[in-house]
Amino acid sequence: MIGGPIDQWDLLATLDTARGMVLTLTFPGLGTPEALPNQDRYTIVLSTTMESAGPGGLALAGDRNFDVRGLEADVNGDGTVDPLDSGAILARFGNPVEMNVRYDINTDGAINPLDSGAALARFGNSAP
Ligand SMILES: [Ca+2]
Ligand SMILES: [Ca+2]
Repeated sequence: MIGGPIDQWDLLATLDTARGMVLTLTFPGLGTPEALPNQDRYTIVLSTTMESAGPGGLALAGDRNFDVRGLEADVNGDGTVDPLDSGAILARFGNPVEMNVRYDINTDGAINPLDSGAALARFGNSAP
């Protein structure tokens, strides 16, 4: 997987217009969990043939490349798992997951010491 394109059959794109043109990408072809492998960076390239919504939609202009980093427990998004991440998780213990989903590292529906422990176990992991 690292260093190569994702096969088109591994990707599922879903457009949710009820939520304001939200495009969700999932990867059912990658196995379980349906997620991009950890500790890597991915570039999503939108086609030049995409158009804006509405009558007479305009061709998509500007930067069409989006970088996405896959790094479990990197809650502050700086590319490294370190004490800053576990501290951010600690500061949210007991907070509702719905508004803080990135801090629920083990995805059990609660933000608690298990999540800071999961971050601790990943200290030193990084992604480009
Ligand atoms: Ca981090
Ligand atoms: Ca949790």
